[in-house]
Amino acid sequence: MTKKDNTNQTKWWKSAVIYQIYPRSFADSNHDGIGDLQGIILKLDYLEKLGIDAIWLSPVCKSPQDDNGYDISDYQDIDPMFGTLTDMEELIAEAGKRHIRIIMDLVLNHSSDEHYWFREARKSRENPYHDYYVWRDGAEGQLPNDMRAAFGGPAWEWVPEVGQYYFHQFSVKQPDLNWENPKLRREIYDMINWWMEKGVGGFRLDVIDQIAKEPDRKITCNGPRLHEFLRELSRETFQKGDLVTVGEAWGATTELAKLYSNPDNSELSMVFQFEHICLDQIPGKEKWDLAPLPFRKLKEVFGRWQRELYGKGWNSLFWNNHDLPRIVSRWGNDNEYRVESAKMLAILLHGMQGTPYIYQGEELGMTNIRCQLEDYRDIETLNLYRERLEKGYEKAEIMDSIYAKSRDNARTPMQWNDGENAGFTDGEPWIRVNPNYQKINAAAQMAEEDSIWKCYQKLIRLRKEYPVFAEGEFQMLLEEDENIFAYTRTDACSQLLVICNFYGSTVEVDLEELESAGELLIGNYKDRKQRRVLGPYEGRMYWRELG
Ligand code: TEU
Ligand code: CA
Repeated sequence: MTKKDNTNQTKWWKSAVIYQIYPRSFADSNHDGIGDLQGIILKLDYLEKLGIDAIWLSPVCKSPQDDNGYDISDYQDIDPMFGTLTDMEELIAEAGKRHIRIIMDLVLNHSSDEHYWFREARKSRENPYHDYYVWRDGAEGQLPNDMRAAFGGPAWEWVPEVGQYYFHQFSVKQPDLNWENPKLRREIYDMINWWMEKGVGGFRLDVIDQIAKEPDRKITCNGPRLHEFLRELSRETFQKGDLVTVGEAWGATTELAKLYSNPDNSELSMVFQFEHICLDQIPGKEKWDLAPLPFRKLKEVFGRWQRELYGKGWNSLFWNNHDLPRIVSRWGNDNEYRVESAKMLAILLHGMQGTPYIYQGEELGMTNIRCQLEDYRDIETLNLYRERLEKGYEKAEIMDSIYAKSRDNARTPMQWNDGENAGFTDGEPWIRVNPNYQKINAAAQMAEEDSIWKCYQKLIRLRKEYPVFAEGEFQMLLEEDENIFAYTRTDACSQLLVICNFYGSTVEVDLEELESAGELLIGNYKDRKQRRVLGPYEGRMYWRELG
């Protein structure tokens, strides 16, 4: 492989679309109410029809499931709930036949407390695995400092056997790994290489910007050694293959993203950044502290990321994942304009530069749920409820935050058809099925001419047919407009124009470019006669050749 081939200039993932599967909620093959690998294999034809290039699988490794698999107790085995290593190999092979690659979720910031390393580490300070984790001396009841864990409570947990506290940024069952230790890093690289030999097509790296923590200085995100660690990780593993790698980086700025996704391929292919995701909360507070979406700020954020990474890095494009509420309920309208707004949001995102990610059910316009507290399963949601109740919040107020932001909004079972349990399982589903499955399901939308599913299918196809999607330069239009999100993408010989009404009233557009916009590639309204009028949540994408 020459040096040039190893840079990401012409990588496959620049014109790819990636589909995220949350395995426990996707398809159950063995009647236990939990999705599994054989269930995914049964749905590969569905994914091939949709046209996606790769599947990002949320964690399927062995895990006590304290945080639905983001607490791994064996990185080189599959959790029996999901199947076996043989099932995983079969999935990679069957997906491969359909030109679909499998991207695994690497959770490298922490392991489960039931991992062999941690079971050893907690035995004594002299144990060879002790230093695989982050420990601080102390006395019981006297925490090393006041740092808090993401799922509530202190970030420190006392272990009497060693007379020390271990550090955990997430639950107590997710002790943080000590990346300062070269032996730990070596074990991680060996594990990754082992998966690469099995033929996986890439990795998503969970909270990767938190690995270089320095708890004494209260640094969790973007620690001083982060990019050093990433370059070593990449050199020892990913660079040996033609992989796609995407890091989850809540703390990413455009400047940092240019380091992560530098076209010299020294770190990762791209990162998930969350600047747009954090806009509808009170600044400086938590996601539960709801605020209306500042629309012009949303445009400013997207515009800046598009502009600054052009030629210098690579964007990921997403509205949804397993941690986020459903976009159609969040920033669209999941009522009378559900179909229009879901398509508009898809058109808006898929026209930009970067690799789009579709989260299972997004292609159907699946919506948030509102249910009793008893029906929620997520550790973050349940802890939040308890914590806020103790702090004196009203129950109704807490529930409103949960309806809007609970991670379980994304985790209800995939809606396959209008049969029992939406066709997800013929057992008892581990989490409630959204009652709207009779109306919103894959079978219906695949049969219908103008469904949301068809819109996603077409967007995926367009990205492959027109090189301007991958390479065109982004230019924001109508920056000050309070309703319209419009932009162009331009390469040497063609131009895309995307114009979307983000809200529910009809608007008139004063945009010269519309007159010469060319052919309508895709839109969410039929028979539009007046180019300059956009209906509620109307979205259009035009294409023209440049003379
Ligand atoms: O998420 C990182 C993370 O910071 C989230 O917990 C986030 O804070 C929250 O969902 C939004 O408030 C990753 C995984 O995507 C998530 O599912 C895991 O729970 C977490 O890491 C720990 O591994
Ligand atoms: Ca199952």
